Amino acid sequence: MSLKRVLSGIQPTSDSFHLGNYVGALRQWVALQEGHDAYYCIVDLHALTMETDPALMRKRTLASAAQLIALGIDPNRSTLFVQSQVAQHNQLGWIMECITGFGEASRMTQFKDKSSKNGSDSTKVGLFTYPMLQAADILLYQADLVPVGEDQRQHIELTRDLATRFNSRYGQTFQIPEGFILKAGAKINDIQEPTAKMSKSSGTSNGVIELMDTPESNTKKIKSAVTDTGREVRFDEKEKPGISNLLTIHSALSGQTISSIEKDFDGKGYGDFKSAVAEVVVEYLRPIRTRALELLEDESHLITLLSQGAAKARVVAAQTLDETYKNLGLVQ
Ligand code: ATP
Ligand code: LTN
Repeated sequence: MSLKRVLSGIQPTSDSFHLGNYVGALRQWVALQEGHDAYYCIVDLHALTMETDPALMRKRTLASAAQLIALGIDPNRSTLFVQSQVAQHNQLGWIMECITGFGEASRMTQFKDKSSKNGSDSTKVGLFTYPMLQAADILLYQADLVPVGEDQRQHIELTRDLATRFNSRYGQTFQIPEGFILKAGAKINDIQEPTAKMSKSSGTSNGVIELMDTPESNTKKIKSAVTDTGREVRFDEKEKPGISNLLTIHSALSGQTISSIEKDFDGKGYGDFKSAVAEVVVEYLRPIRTRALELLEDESHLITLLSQGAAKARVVAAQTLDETYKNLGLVQ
Protein backbone atom coordinates (compact mmCIF):
# COMPACT_ATOMS: atom_id res chain seq x y z
CA MET A 1 0.00 0.00 0.00
CA SER A 2 1.41 3.37 -0.90
CA LEU A 3 1.78 6.01 1.76
CA LYS A 4 -0.64 8.91 1.96
CA ARG A 5 0.76 12.11 0.56
CA VAL A 6 1.04 15.25 2.68
CA LEU A 7 1.75 18.75 1.40
CA SER A 8 1.99 22.09 3.11
CA GLY A 9 3.62 25.47 2.61
CA ILE A 10 4.81 28.44 4.58
CA GLN A 11 5.77 31.93 3.42
CA PRO A 12 9.26 33.28 4.08
CA THR A 13 7.78 36.58 5.26
CA SER A 14 9.88 37.14 8.37
CA ASP A 15 13.24 36.36 9.93
CA SER A 16 11.57 33.96 12.28
CA PHE A 17 8.52 31.75 12.50
CA HIS A 18 6.36 32.33 15.56
CA LEU A 19 4.57 30.15 18.08
CA GLY A 20 1.31 30.35 16.11
CA ASN A 21 3.01 28.90 13.04
CA TYR A 22 4.57 26.17 15.14
CA VAL A 23 1.58 25.10 17.22
CA GLY A 24 -1.00 25.67 14.48
CA ALA A 25 0.87 24.03 11.65
CA LEU A 26 4.58 23.20 11.77
CA ARG A 27 4.34 20.77 14.65
CA GLN A 28 1.91 18.72 12.58
CA TRP A 29 4.32 18.86 9.65
CA VAL A 30 6.93 17.15 11.79
CA ALA A 31 4.53 14.54 13.16
CA LEU A 32 3.09 13.68 9.74
CA GLN A 33 6.50 12.69 8.38
CA GLU A 34 5.85 9.45 10.23
CA GLY A 35 3.93 7.08 7.96
CA HIS A 36 3.35 9.63 5.15
CA ASP A 37 5.08 10.80 2.00
CA ALA A 38 5.52 14.47 2.91
CA TYR A 39 6.22 17.51 0.68
CA TYR A 40 6.98 20.78 2.43
CA CYS A 41 7.38 23.94 0.49
CA ILE A 42 8.73 27.41 1.30
CA VAL A 43 6.28 29.46 -0.72
CA ASP A 44 8.42 32.38 -1.82
CA LEU A 45 6.15 33.24 -4.78
CA HIS A 46 3.25 33.73 -2.37
CA ALA A 47 5.45 36.06 -0.32
CA LEU A 48 5.82 38.31 -3.39
CA THR A 49 2.18 39.38 -2.97
CA MET A 50 3.49 41.83 -0.38
CA GLU A 51 6.32 44.20 -1.26
CA THR A 52 9.65 42.48 -0.65
CA ASP A 53 13.31 43.37 -0.46
CA PRO A 54 15.59 41.01 -2.45
CA ALA A 55 18.26 40.68 0.25
CA LEU A 56 15.61 39.97 2.86
CA MET A 57 13.83 37.47 0.63
CA ARG A 58 17.02 35.43 0.26
CA LYS A 59 17.85 35.65 3.96
CA ARG A 60 14.35 34.69 5.04
CA THR A 61 14.09 31.78 2.64
CA LEU A 62 17.28 30.29 4.06
CA ALA A 63 16.20 31.10 7.62
CA SER A 64 12.90 29.32 6.94
CA ALA A 65 14.71 26.22 5.72
CA ALA A 66 17.03 26.24 8.74
CA GLN A 67 14.13 26.58 11.15
CA LEU A 68 12.11 23.83 9.49
CA ILE A 69 15.04 21.44 9.74
CA ALA A 70 15.75 22.53 13.33
CA LEU A 71 12.11 21.87 14.23
CA GLY A 72 12.45 18.31 13.01
CA ILE A 73 11.70 18.27 9.28
CA ASP A 74 14.19 15.72 8.01
CA PRO A 75 15.20 16.44 4.41
CA ASN A 76 16.05 12.77 3.94
CA ARG A 77 12.52 11.71 4.78
CA SER A 78 10.47 14.63 3.50
CA THR A 79 10.81 16.57 0.31
CA LEU A 80 11.70 20.09 1.47
CA PHE A 81 11.89 22.66 -1.32
CA VAL A 82 11.41 26.23 -2.47
CA GLN A 83 8.30 26.91 -4.56
CA SER A 84 9.98 29.14 -7.18
CA GLN A 85 12.40 26.33 -8.05
CA VAL A 86 9.54 24.19 -9.35
CA ALA A 87 8.08 26.03 -12.36
CA GLN A 88 4.99 23.80 -12.51
CA HIS A 89 3.48 25.74 -9.58
CA ASN A 90 3.00 28.83 -11.75
CA GLN A 91 1.89 26.74 -14.71
CA LEU A 92 -0.85 24.94 -12.82
CA GLY A 93 -1.66 28.19 -10.98
CA TRP A 94 -2.76 29.71 -14.29
CA ILE A 95 -5.04 26.76 -15.02
CA MET A 96 -6.59 27.15 -11.56
CA GLU A 97 -7.19 30.87 -12.21
CA CYS A 98 -9.02 29.94 -15.38
CA ILE A 99 -11.51 27.73 -13.57
CA THR A 100 -12.12 30.01 -10.56
CA GLY A 101 -15.09 32.38 -10.55
CA PHE A 102 -14.38 36.03 -9.84
CA GLY A 103 -17.10 36.04 -7.18
CA GLU A 104 -15.72 32.87 -5.65
CA ALA A 105 -12.26 34.41 -5.34
CA SER A 106 -13.76 37.65 -3.97
CA ARG A 107 -15.18 35.74 -1.02
CA MET A 108 -11.79 34.69 0.36
CA THR A 109 -11.54 36.25 3.80
CA GLN A 110 -7.73 36.38 3.86
CA PHE A 111 -7.85 38.54 0.72
CA LYS A 112 -10.63 40.69 2.13
CA ASP A 113 -8.77 41.23 5.42
CA LYS A 114 -5.38 41.97 3.89
CA SER A 115 -6.72 44.17 1.09
CA SER A 116 -8.94 46.19 3.38
CA LYS A 117 -5.98 46.81 5.68
CA ASN A 118 -3.70 47.92 2.86
CA GLY A 119 -6.15 49.80 0.64
CA SER A 120 -6.83 49.06 -3.01
CA ASP A 121 -3.84 50.97 -4.41
CA SER A 122 -1.28 48.87 -2.64
CA THR A 123 -3.22 45.62 -2.92
CA LYS A 124 -1.73 43.57 -5.70
CA VAL A 125 -3.59 41.38 -8.18
CA GLY A 126 -1.31 38.57 -6.98
CA LEU A 127 -2.95 38.76 -3.56
CA PHE A 128 -6.28 38.13 -5.24
CA THR A 129 -5.04 35.12 -7.17
CA TYR A 130 -2.97 33.83 -4.23
CA PRO A 131 -5.47 31.05 -3.33
CA MET A 132 -5.34 29.64 -6.87
CA LEU A 133 -1.55 29.36 -6.67
CA GLN A 134 -2.03 27.67 -3.31
CA ALA A 135 -4.48 25.22 -4.90
CA ALA A 136 -1.84 24.45 -7.52
CA ASP A 137 0.77 23.83 -4.79
CA ILE A 138 -1.48 21.22 -3.27
CA LEU A 139 -2.95 19.57 -6.37
CA LEU A 140 0.38 19.18 -8.18
CA TYR A 141 1.44 16.64 -5.56
CA GLN A 142 -1.90 14.78 -5.45
CA ALA A 143 -1.89 15.49 -1.72
CA ASP A 144 -4.30 13.62 0.54
CA LEU A 145 -3.68 15.78 3.59
CA VAL A 146 -2.79 19.43 4.08
CA PRO A 147 -1.69 20.37 7.61
CA VAL A 148 -2.47 24.05 8.21
CA GLY A 149 -3.81 26.39 10.85
CA GLU A 150 -7.48 27.25 11.22
CA ASP A 151 -7.11 30.44 9.15
CA GLN A 152 -6.41 28.36 6.02
CA ARG A 153 -9.63 26.34 6.13
CA GLN A 154 -11.31 28.42 3.43
CA HIS A 155 -8.37 28.08 1.04
CA ILE A 156 -8.44 24.31 1.44
CA GLU A 157 -12.19 24.29 0.73
CA LEU A 158 -11.56 26.30 -2.44
CA THR A 159 -8.84 23.85 -3.48
CA ARG A 160 -11.25 20.95 -3.03
CA ASP A 161 -13.92 22.75 -5.07
CA LEU A 162 -11.46 23.49 -7.87
CA ALA A 163 -10.18 19.92 -7.96
CA THR A 164 -13.70 18.51 -8.03
CA ARG A 165 -14.73 20.96 -10.75
CA PHE A 166 -11.69 20.15 -12.90
CA ASN A 167 -12.15 16.40 -12.49
CA SER A 168 -15.80 16.53 -13.45
CA ARG A 169 -15.20 18.74 -16.51
CA TYR A 170 -12.00 17.22 -17.85
CA GLY A 171 -11.76 13.75 -16.33
CA GLN A 172 -10.09 12.42 -13.19
CA THR A 173 -6.88 14.39 -12.74
CA PHE A 174 -6.50 15.46 -9.12
CA GLN A 175 -6.75 13.82 -5.74
CA ILE A 176 -9.27 15.73 -3.57
CA PRO A 177 -7.22 16.87 -0.55
CA GLU A 178 -8.35 17.19 3.02
CA GLY A 179 -7.29 19.84 5.48
CA PHE A 180 -5.55 18.53 8.58
CA ILE A 181 -6.53 21.22 11.04
CA LEU A 182 -6.25 20.78 14.79
CA LYS A 183 -9.29 21.77 16.81
CA ALA A 184 -7.84 22.59 20.21
CA GLY A 185 -5.03 25.11 20.25
CA ALA A 186 -5.10 25.52 16.47
CA LYS A 187 -5.00 29.26 16.85
CA ILE A 188 -2.53 31.19 18.95
CA ASN A 189 -3.25 34.87 19.44
CA ASP A 190 -1.03 37.91 19.71
CA ILE A 191 -0.03 38.23 23.38
CA GLN A 192 -0.44 42.01 23.33
CA GLU A 193 -3.70 41.91 21.42
CA PRO A 194 -5.19 38.57 22.43
CA THR A 195 -8.24 38.75 20.21
CA ALA A 196 -6.13 38.92 17.01
CA LYS A 197 -4.09 36.02 15.64
CA MET A 198 -0.37 35.99 16.20
CA SER A 199 0.93 36.96 12.77
CA LYS A 200 4.30 37.44 11.08
CA SER A 201 3.24 40.36 9.00
CA SER A 202 0.55 42.09 11.02
CA GLY A 203 1.31 41.25 14.64
CA THR A 204 2.50 43.78 17.19
CA SER A 205 6.26 43.39 17.73
CA ASN A 206 5.86 42.62 21.42
CA GLY A 207 2.89 40.35 20.86
CA VAL A 208 4.62 37.77 18.68
CA ILE A 209 6.79 35.04 20.22
CA GLU A 210 9.47 34.25 17.70
CA LEU A 211 11.33 30.98 17.47
CA MET A 212 14.58 32.80 16.69
CA ASP A 213 14.26 35.49 19.31
CA THR A 214 16.64 35.35 22.30
CA PRO A 215 15.41 33.65 25.50
CA GLU A 216 15.75 37.00 27.31
CA SER A 217 13.57 38.83 24.84
CA ASN A 218 10.86 36.15 24.81
CA THR A 219 10.83 36.05 28.62
CA LYS A 220 10.38 39.80 28.69
CA LYS A 221 7.57 39.69 26.15
CA ILE A 222 5.66 36.99 28.03
CA LYS A 223 6.07 38.77 31.35
CA SER A 224 4.56 41.87 29.82
CA ALA A 225 1.75 40.02 28.01
CA VAL A 226 -1.65 41.69 28.24
CA THR A 227 -3.81 40.01 30.85
CA ASP A 228 -7.39 40.57 31.86
CA THR A 229 -9.18 42.02 34.81
CA GLY A 230 -9.44 39.78 37.87
CA ARG A 231 -6.59 37.60 39.07
CA GLU A 232 -7.82 34.08 38.51
CA VAL A 233 -5.97 31.82 36.05
CA ARG A 234 -8.98 30.37 34.29
CA PHE A 235 -9.71 29.47 30.65
CA ASP A 236 -12.49 31.69 29.35
CA GLU A 237 -11.94 33.02 25.85
CA LYS A 238 -14.69 35.63 26.08
CA GLU A 239 -13.96 37.14 29.49
CA LYS A 240 -10.26 36.34 29.66
CA PRO A 241 -8.76 36.22 26.17
CA GLY A 242 -5.24 37.07 27.39
CA ILE A 243 -5.04 34.39 30.07
CA SER A 244 -6.78 31.85 27.84
CA ASN A 245 -4.22 32.41 25.11
CA LEU A 246 -1.34 31.95 27.58
CA LEU A 247 -2.99 28.78 28.89
CA THR A 248 -3.24 27.48 25.34
CA ILE A 249 0.45 28.23 24.76
CA HIS A 250 1.53 26.56 28.02
CA SER A 251 -0.58 23.50 27.36
CA ALA A 252 0.58 23.15 23.75
CA LEU A 253 4.24 23.11 24.76
CA SER A 254 4.18 21.45 28.16
CA GLY A 255 1.66 18.79 27.19
CA GLN A 256 -0.25 19.47 30.43
CA THR A 257 -4.01 19.80 30.13
CA ILE A 258 -5.53 23.25 30.56
CA SER A 259 -7.46 22.14 33.63
CA SER A 260 -4.38 20.80 35.37
CA ILE A 261 -2.55 24.08 34.71
CA GLU A 262 -5.54 25.96 36.12
CA LYS A 263 -5.29 23.79 39.23
CA ASP A 264 -1.56 24.44 39.62
CA PHE A 265 -2.23 28.18 39.69
CA ASP A 266 -5.26 28.08 41.91
CA GLY A 267 -4.87 30.90 44.43
CA LYS A 268 -1.73 32.24 42.70
CA GLY A 269 -1.65 35.47 40.69
CA TYR A 270 -1.00 36.33 37.07
CA GLY A 271 2.68 37.11 37.80
CA ASP A 272 3.54 33.56 38.85
CA PHE A 273 1.58 32.17 35.94
CA LYS A 274 3.36 34.36 33.40
CA SER A 275 6.77 33.36 34.78
CA ALA A 276 5.82 29.72 34.38
CA VAL A 277 4.64 30.25 30.81
CA ALA A 278 7.89 32.07 30.01
CA GLU A 279 9.94 29.19 31.40
CA VAL A 280 8.01 26.58 29.40
CA VAL A 281 8.30 28.56 26.16
CA VAL A 282 11.95 29.51 26.50
CA GLU A 283 13.11 26.00 27.41
CA TYR A 284 11.10 24.51 24.55
CA LEU A 285 12.53 26.91 21.99
CA ARG A 286 16.13 27.00 23.20
CA PRO A 287 17.45 23.89 21.36
CA ILE A 288 15.47 24.74 18.22
CA ARG A 289 17.01 28.19 17.98
CA THR A 290 20.51 26.86 18.65
CA ARG A 291 20.19 24.23 15.91
CA ALA A 292 18.79 26.73 13.39
CA LEU A 293 21.67 29.13 14.05
CA GLU A 294 24.16 26.30 13.50
CA LEU A 295 22.52 25.38 10.20
CA LEU A 296 22.61 29.00 9.03
CA GLU A 297 26.37 29.01 9.40
CA ASP A 298 26.60 26.78 6.32
CA GLU A 299 24.41 28.40 3.68
CA SER A 300 25.76 26.36 0.81
CA HIS A 301 24.75 23.15 2.53
CA LEU A 302 21.21 24.49 2.98
CA ILE A 303 21.09 25.54 -0.67
CA THR A 304 22.17 22.06 -1.75
CA LEU A 305 19.52 20.41 0.40
CA LEU A 306 16.85 22.67 -1.08
CA SER A 307 17.90 22.02 -4.65
CA GLN A 308 17.84 18.28 -4.04
CA GLY A 309 14.32 18.71 -2.66
CA ALA A 310 13.24 20.68 -5.72
CA ALA A 311 14.60 17.99 -8.04
CA LYS A 312 12.46 15.39 -6.26
CA ALA A 313 9.41 17.66 -6.25
CA ARG A 314 9.74 18.40 -9.99
CA VAL A 315 9.34 14.75 -10.91
CA VAL A 316 5.90 14.54 -9.28
CA ALA A 317 4.84 18.03 -10.33
CA ALA A 318 5.76 17.43 -13.99
CA GLN A 319 3.73 14.24 -14.09
CA THR A 320 0.59 15.99 -12.78
CA LEU A 321 1.03 18.96 -15.09
CA ASP A 322 1.44 16.70 -18.16
CA GLU A 323 -1.75 14.88 -17.24
CA THR A 324 -3.57 18.18 -16.70
CA TYR A 325 -2.48 19.61 -20.05
CA LYS A 326 -3.40 16.38 -21.80
CA ASN A 327 -6.87 16.35 -20.23
CA LEU A 328 -7.38 19.97 -21.24
CA GLY A 329 -6.61 19.12 -24.86
CA LEU A 330 -3.48 21.27 -24.96
CA VAL A 331 -1.30 19.96 -27.79
CA GLN A 332 2.12 19.07 -26.36
P1 ATP B 1 1.33 36.36 7.54
O1 ATP B 1 0.94 37.14 8.75
O2 ATP B 1 2.53 36.86 6.82
O3 ATP B 1 0.18 35.98 6.67
P2 ATP B 1 1.35 34.14 9.20
O4 ATP B 1 2.06 34.50 10.44
O5 ATP B 1 -0.13 34.09 9.21
O6 ATP B 1 1.89 35.04 8.08
P3 ATP B 1 1.69 32.03 7.32
O7 ATP B 1 2.96 31.84 6.59
O8 ATP B 1 0.55 32.64 6.61
O9 ATP B 1 1.92 32.78 8.69
O10 ATP B 1 1.23 30.65 7.92
C1 ATP B 1 1.96 29.47 8.09
C2 ATP B 1 1.13 28.44 8.80
O11 ATP B 1 0.94 28.84 10.16
C3 ATP B 1 -0.28 28.30 8.23
O12 ATP B 1 -0.64 26.95 8.18
C4 ATP B 1 -1.15 29.05 9.19
O13 ATP B 1 -2.45 28.53 9.24
C5 ATP B 1 -0.42 28.85 10.50
N1 ATP B 1 -0.64 29.96 11.41
C6 ATP B 1 -0.27 31.26 11.20
N2 ATP B 1 -0.57 32.01 12.26
C7 ATP B 1 -1.15 31.19 13.16
C8 ATP B 1 -1.68 31.39 14.47
N3 ATP B 1 -1.66 32.56 15.04
N4 ATP B 1 -2.19 30.33 15.12
C9 ATP B 1 -2.20 29.10 14.53
N5 ATP B 1 -1.71 28.85 13.31
C10 ATP B 1 -1.19 29.86 12.61
N1 LTN C 1 -1.55 30.33 2.30
C1 LTN C 1 -0.77 29.63 3.25
C2 LTN C 1 0.60 29.25 2.79
C3 LTN C 1 0.52 28.25 1.68
C4 LTN C 1 0.11 26.89 1.79
C5 LTN C 1 0.24 26.33 0.49
C6 LTN C 1 -0.33 26.11 2.84
C7 LTN C 1 0.84 28.44 0.38
N2 LTN C 1 0.67 27.31 -0.32
C8 LTN C 1 -0.11 25.01 0.24
C9 LTN C 1 -0.67 24.78 2.56
C10 LTN C 1 -0.57 24.24 1.29
C11 LTN C 1 -0.66 30.56 4.45
O1 LTN C 1 -0.80 31.72 4.34
N3 LTN C 1 -0.42 30.02 5.55
